[in-house]
Amino acid sequence: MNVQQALFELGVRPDTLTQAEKDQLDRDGYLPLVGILTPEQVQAIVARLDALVVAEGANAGKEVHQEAGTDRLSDLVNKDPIFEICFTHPRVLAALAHVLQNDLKLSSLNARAALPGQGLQALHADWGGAVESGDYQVCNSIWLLDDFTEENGATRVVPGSHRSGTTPQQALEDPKAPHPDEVLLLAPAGTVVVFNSHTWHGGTLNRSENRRRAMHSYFTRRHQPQQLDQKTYIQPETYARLSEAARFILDVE
Ligand SMILES: O=C(O)CCC(=O)C(=O)O
Repeated sequence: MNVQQALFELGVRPDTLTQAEKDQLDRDGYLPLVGILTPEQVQAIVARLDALVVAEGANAGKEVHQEAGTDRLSDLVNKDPIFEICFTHPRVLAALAHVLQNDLKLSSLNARAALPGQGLQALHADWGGAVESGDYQVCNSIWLLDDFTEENGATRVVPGSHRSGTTPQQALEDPKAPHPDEVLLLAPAGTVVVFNSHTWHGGTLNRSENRRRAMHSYFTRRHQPQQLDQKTYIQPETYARLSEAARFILDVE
């Protein structure tokens, strides 16, 4: 199995993304894909995530990262088959593969809910340092489980910043401050926004009375370490139910 075969088996074809979508991803560093999840799928996923947050309590998110003011969960790969879509959906995979030049594997699959009155993050890239334009090592996808609005802590991005050859920490005096070029990702629940995660981005303050829930299905090049080592964490029942192609995407085969 190689990446091309795995992507093909999971339904990715040369025309799975339009040229306009690829151009948008190249130019802006992000691409919203509306309607990837049906309202019923969103409802089932949030029900499962909410139950996991309660069940895991203070340990929730520990496998990867905990963050004050948020409910985080990690290792969703092994927590319910309902999350399999996050690393096997052909449109999402096609966009990730476009950024990573057909050299990809899952790095981690996590959930993040910004609590009311919380959630502001510094602008950041999901990579330690600057890379040359085109030499991208990581690509993320954010799965909207609530409508992202002006009020509820939608993710902000700085379009085109993946091509800047620098990071917010290097370039900005205060990465937490509003950026003149930032754009809020405003879209309905069920949308997946694939973003080159060298693009400067971050959660914003949730000024609503409800949680703003999302999942992050995060990918990297195959020679890079994963944020969560999937071979260490994979459970026998997960391994048994996954296709060979899905195992390849996780790098657990
Ligand atoms: O959930 C979001 O809005 C973005 C989160 C993010 O960028 C992060 O946690 O690194």
